[in-house]
Amino acid sequence: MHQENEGKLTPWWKESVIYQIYPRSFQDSNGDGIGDIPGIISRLDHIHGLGVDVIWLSPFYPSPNADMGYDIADYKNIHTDYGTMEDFDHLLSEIHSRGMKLIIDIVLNHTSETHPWFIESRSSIDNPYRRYYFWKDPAPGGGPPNNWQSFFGGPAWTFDHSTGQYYLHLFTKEQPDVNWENEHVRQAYRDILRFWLDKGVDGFRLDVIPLISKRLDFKDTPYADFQHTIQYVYSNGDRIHEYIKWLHHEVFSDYPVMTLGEGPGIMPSNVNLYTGNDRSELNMIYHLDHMFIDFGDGDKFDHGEWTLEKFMKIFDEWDEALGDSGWISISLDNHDFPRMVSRFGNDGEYWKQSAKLLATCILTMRGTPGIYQGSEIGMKNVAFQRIEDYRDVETLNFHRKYLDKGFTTEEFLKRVHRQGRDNARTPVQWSDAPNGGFTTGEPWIGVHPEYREINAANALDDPDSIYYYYRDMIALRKQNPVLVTGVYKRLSGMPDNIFAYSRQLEGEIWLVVLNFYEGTAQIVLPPGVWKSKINNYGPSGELYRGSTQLEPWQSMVLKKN
Ligand code: ISL
Ligand code: CA
Repeated sequence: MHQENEGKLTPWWKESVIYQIYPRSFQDSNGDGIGDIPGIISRLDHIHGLGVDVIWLSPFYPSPNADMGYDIADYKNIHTDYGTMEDFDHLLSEIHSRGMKLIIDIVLNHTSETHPWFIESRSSIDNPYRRYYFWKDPAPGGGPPNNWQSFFGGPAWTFDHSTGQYYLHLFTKEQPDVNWENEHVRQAYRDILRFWLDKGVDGFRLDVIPLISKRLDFKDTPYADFQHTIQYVYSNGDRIHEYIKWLHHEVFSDYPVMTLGEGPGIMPSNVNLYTGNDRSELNMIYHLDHMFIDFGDGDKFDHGEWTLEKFMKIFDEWDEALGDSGWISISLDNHDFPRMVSRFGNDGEYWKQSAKLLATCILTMRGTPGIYQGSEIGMKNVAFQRIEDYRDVETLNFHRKYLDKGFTTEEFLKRVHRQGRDNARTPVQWSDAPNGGFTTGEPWIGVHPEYREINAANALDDPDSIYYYYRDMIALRKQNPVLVTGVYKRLSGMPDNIFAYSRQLEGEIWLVVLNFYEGTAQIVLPPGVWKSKINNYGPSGELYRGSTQLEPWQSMVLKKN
């Protein structure tokens, strides 16, 4: 393991590649239709075979699943759907024995409404747990204390009849926000985090971490645009850095951990306050700018078009802001967003090529790459025809909202096909067996109808598969530190639809060229002779100079000879 040493050696968490598991949809082992921990254990070789270093496991704690586990009812236990603590310990040791690490997803901003703290809290105004959450009187004229809206539609406040007050929830009403002003809350979380680290987990993915410090005046948001409200009202509160530094001091600094914060509302202008190497806060965050790239002015289902120009600018801007000090993780999909090949690639004719191109993009960026389960076999968005087939609370809430606005279910479904989170939550397609080999029972959410063609078994049989491309691309990154820490610079003067950049380290110059388009393109390489190190259209090793033609969705990584 490398230690950070005045910027000379690269810390392991920068060199790592992360693979995210959403346990409910990964692999069922007992036929109840729900993915589980024994199922994960049975598939570890699939992940290890890619050359991945770190597994990020989405929530597996007891939960009523109002938000699929992001509503935690007991922080120190395992949901019976997923197995037992023994299963978890077994998983951890199987991951470690393969030389990989495990970071677990933890939600410190809210709990489930069924968590014992909240049950106590809502029971009476003078209960000692009242101050674990945010309770407010109705506004002077009645109604919620302010105009805040929840992430999933509707007010961020819910009225509790028995005590006559509202409680705050930035997500569903089943996810009350916890009050970090209360020292007992902080101590409780210290204890919870240490419990898992003492078991041997290697770090945390910290859900919505910049939201834990609230603006205590609870003023109305002045912004019509939800993204601005996140940035300037919900996120980056007055005490946020004090709290994260406290977590670092009380917990993280005592263990060799990876800390990956989810960063809604973190901007290039303040990212280094969270991840700068002189800050003692987090190793890295991931931002959502390119994930929100096609959200329209209304809500996320009111989508606009994304352009490559906008996409590239986001990468440039963040890289520049991070400079030599901060660090981020980079991915193009996760359990909250559409599948990357359907969103940023071409899931029709150029499915394979574009999936490989997107892999090239995330694995050649200056940041710790994140791969979401199934994307390594090119899983696509799904288009269920009935609203009953959807499970995500966000989709179901917005469905009601769109019906109220006068839309039909059919019209709304078109938007869900494009933007819904369940696109990423259909079961992993393992084989052409019924239900894609995910379960022998009835899956909790439908399997993608194309599972007979797109599945992990086919990928392993096909030497030209997306899976093997990921493996080769990861290996290339590992063998060449320039792809990890080398300076990133976008190449100017490229035709439209081409994203091209260089990476430079200690005299080595590399180029990455990505044709984000279903047509050919003519590019002019910078002076010199360039040797291809990987090419999604065939073997590498060829030499290029000057004017070069790129095929539809072609990507190449080139090294200056
Ligand atoms: O999913 C989103 C957009 O549709 C995001 O805005 C998402 O709500 C935001 O990134 C926060 O996500 C995290 O916290 C949520 C949970 O639902 C998500 O699954 C989780 O990744 C509340 O815990
Ligand atoms: Ca199961």
